[in-house]
Amino acid sequence: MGYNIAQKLIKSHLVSGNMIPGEEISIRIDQTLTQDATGTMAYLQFEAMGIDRVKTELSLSYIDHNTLQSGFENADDHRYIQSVCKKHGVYFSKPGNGICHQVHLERFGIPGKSLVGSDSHTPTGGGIGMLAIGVGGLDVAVAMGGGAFYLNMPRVINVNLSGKLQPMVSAKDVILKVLEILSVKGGVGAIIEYGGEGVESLSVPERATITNMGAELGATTSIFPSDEKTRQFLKAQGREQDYTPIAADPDAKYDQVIHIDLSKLEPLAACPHSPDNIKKITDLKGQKIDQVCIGSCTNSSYSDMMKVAAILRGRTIAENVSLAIAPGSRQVFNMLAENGALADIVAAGARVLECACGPCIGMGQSPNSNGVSLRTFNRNFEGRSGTKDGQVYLVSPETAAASALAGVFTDPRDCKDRAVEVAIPTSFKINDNLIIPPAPEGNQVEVLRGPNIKPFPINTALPETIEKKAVLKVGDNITTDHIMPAGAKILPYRSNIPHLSQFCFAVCDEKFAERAKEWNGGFIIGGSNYGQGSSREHAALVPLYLGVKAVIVKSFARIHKANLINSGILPLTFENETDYEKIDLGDELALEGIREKIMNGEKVTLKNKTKGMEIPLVSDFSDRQKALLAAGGLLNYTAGKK
Ligand code: MIC
Ligand code: SF4
Repeated sequence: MGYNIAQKLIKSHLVSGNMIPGEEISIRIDQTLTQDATGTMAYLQFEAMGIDRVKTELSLSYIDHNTLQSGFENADDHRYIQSVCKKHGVYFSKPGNGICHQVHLERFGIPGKSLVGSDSHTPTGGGIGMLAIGVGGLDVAVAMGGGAFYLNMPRVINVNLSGKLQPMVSAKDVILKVLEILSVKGGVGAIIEYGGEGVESLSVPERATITNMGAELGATTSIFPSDEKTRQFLKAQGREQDYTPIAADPDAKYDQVIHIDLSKLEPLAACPHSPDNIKKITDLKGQKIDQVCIGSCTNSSYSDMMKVAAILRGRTIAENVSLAIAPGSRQVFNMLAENGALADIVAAGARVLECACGPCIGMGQSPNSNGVSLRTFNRNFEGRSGTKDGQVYLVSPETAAASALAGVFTDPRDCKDRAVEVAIPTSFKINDNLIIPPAPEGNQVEVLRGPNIKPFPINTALPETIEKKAVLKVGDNITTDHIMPAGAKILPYRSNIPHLSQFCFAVCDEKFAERAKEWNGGFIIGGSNYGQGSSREHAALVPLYLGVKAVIVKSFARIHKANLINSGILPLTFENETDYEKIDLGDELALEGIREKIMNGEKVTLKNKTKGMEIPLVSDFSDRQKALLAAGGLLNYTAGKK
């Protein structure tokens, strides 16, 4: 039987388990990446593991999220990360060098290799045929130490592309279409594999836009074949030697097939406040807008920026619009500066930002009250922009630029005369002088720690019985941005869990942190797709710090569930989803004999003592996960094994 690409790459990295969808497997990891907002924690955890040097083929640390530096905190964290990387064998990409996913794609990604990154958009690497997976920081720390990465064998969904995109219709519109079809939970437990004759019309950066936003489907990862386009891209990056062709076998099987005719697609937008709330631009046309932001790891490539520059050239943005543009990497920035496109962008009235995440994670450029903001980013969760009632629409660079000029939602096909085909340059501008190599011998290097770095919480072993109140009840599709918000005011405290804790769930319930402290922790009750979005393990570590013992929901998003297990918090689901109604805030709940039941794989029942009811729960853990939970998390488990 033939294999699809996902199966081939998993097979070539398989360490344990059978490749049967849903069963736990583990894979060898060739490369790791971290960014600064999750990196401090990942390196603190790596240090706690007591390993001298990383054991991967390549480990990289990027500074791209916390670049605002409105106090000493970020700069101190950067300095800590730089020194800890130098000591332990990790390459360090300095602030200003670009967004991790864009830089990794340009300079380090290799077809066929496995990559884990402490950022949910790590699957951007799938654009060059990598098996690239977003995970929690602790899983990256383990991979840096040479440990395998554990996951449930995903099912594989094939997106079969035919035709070719029309001018002014973009790769972003492809992934928005997939989101419309599958929704933000349609990819959970799956790898999305792109194929079909339409693939060859898409460049590597276009493919990377599509795999990047597979994170919004909840998918384990997304992947494209590695073909002639991949070879050309790598050659232009001076890395032709990294090229290997990768294709699915002709008789490969898939668990589901979706057909998309690229030539029939039209410009789309994801409307507030979910990436799957899709409308056609023609249905929004003419509505007034306030802000446009172009950039982020989804749409900040050289070709994206060149298309934007061609639309803006010789014109001025509308009076009512503020336009911010952040190229994704210093390579892109430099090339735009050299070929004059940057001058066109500036002359049109854009506010040019450094190449970093910036507005995407609420680090500046928050829109005005109730402001309509068109962004080429990947997430539009409520409040993420920093303005609680901000109305964020996710669109293509073409739609963004055309709308910035008109001041209203504009179909970019109305300015077809401005459409340009941007070919991948025969050679990109290569300058890796902001990538600092590790010291050949780490023992001489001193690790520099600032006062913002506080110890991270560690759980205790799972007790026999847990009796606590329902300390929070939330609905469906709760994101990690709800659980542990980011943004300019909060993000600098990613290495300071006690300080962060006061903001936990503040978007949903301002009193949560206070109540959790007063009630000595408790259980969180939630709906379906709980924990979707980012990989931030702070969404588990902060609840752990606040005494949360179990999270009981209708269903979980993959990375968050793994992060809960890694920190020893029980992730349980309702056997009957309607039982969600049987618990109210403040109810006294009990999980009796829970340790034994988890270890023996027995049925778990939740007692609602306030209502006198018994609620059956599902606890489907692998033997390894049971051991982690019993030990009170991955670090305790690893320490216990020494
Ligand atoms: C995001 O886009 O939400 C982030 C910020 O990049 C996160 C990581 C983090 O919270 O630090 C992600 O996507 O994993
Ligand atoms: Fe940065 Fe936004 Fe990409 Fe997250 S989604 S890595 S915040 S640019």
